[in-house]
Amino acid sequence: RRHRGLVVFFTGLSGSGKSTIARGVADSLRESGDRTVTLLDGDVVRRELSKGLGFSKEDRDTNVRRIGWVAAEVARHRGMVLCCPIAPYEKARTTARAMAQAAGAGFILVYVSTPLAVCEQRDRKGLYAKARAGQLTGMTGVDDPYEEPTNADLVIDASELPIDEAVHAVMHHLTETGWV
Ligand code: GGZ
Repeated sequence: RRHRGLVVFFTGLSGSGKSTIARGVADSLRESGDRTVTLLDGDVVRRELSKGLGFSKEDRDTNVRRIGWVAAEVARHRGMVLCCPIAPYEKARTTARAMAQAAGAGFILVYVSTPLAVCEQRDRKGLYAKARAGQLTGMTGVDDPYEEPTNADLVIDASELPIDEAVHAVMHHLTETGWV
């Protein structure tokens, strides 16, 4: 098991803390192990891999499928991959899981369940304010769907845990399940 690749897939609303937690987990994995760690960060993916895609259901599904495919290919070669798209649709998440498993890798779904009200209060990019003002349509959680996972391996509400404890919770899960 130790020698199989692994995809850790974080899903949750914009501003839920997915990227921050994933970055912390990546640092922690790099410190503690001898495995390569690849972080497919949301911003970078949208710039480099999914440039030109928007936020329609079709484009989001394409984006998530690309991420899932790249993650599976890296994991096929025994890498550990962390990715953190919103991934609002259950079916696209299931496809990402299936691609990882078809590549002989493990797949762990982490639902970062920080409530919309908290994400909206933080609003680091001002997107929620724009959506409420009608200057942005199709904002996840406001006027676009987020299908809550019912099959998450781990659920973390970042409004209830400081970041280091959220990172620790993921690391603890990876230790318990024998991945690190
Ligand atoms: C949701 C949007 C939108 C809309 C722009 N809905 O907080 P952020 O800024 O950095 O994270 C969000 C990011 C979402 O891209 P993903 O690739 O993760 O989404 S998906 O998995 O659905 O493909 C947000 C910004 O892009 N953003 N417009 N309408 N988030």
